[in-house]
Amino acid sequence: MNKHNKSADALSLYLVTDSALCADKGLIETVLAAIDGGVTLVQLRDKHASDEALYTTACELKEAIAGRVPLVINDKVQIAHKAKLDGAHIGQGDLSVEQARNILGHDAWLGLSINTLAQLQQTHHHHLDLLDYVGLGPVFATATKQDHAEPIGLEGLSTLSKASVLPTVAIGGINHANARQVYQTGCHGIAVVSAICAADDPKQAAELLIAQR
Ligand code: TZP
Ligand code: MG
Repeated sequence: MNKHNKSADALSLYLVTDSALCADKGLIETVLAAIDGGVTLVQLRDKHASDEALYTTACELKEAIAGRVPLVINDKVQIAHKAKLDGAHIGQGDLSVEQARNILGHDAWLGLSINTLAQLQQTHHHHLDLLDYVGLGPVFATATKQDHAEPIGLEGLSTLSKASVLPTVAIGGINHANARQVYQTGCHGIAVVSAICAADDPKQAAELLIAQR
């Protein structure tokens, strides 16, 4: 086990970063303020940065967070390993769960995005013991992710959350106005990008979101 013990409590308020949305406040400043406000896990996500730039950002973020919460990275499992991050999150179109787990080792966090019951059943069947959680969504349509899959809505989220054997994190279009309803579906946590990264006050935004739990 790593120092965070991979408790599902770490999924309660899951921040996914977007460097463009936090540009004026600064990525590191935004993340640290959000942790002060109650964020329990951080995922570094940048679809545009080179691997070299992403590695540098990952190292800086790791040093700044200093173990207060787990830091994982989106897609780039090799960078998670090289920068000694706490884990990675992958999607259906990325490298396989087996490959990712082999690179990361047993102690790291590994999460997988799920959009349908069929995907969840496949995951239960093949990868149950290799994953720490599943990301369910998008719950609502969102401008943050281009070409996202069909939103599952609160009802779809509720179905998937109840069916999941693995801890669950809801994602997509979640904000302070709908977070309570999202938590009430029974998911372990909520993941947000714009509700924190685009907020004027990321600490207050995180406080408001975790208060809906
Ligand atoms: N995966 C599914 S929706 C999404 C990702 C990364 C973006 C969520 O962004 P926001 O701003 O919280 O709606
Ligand atoms: Mg991906």
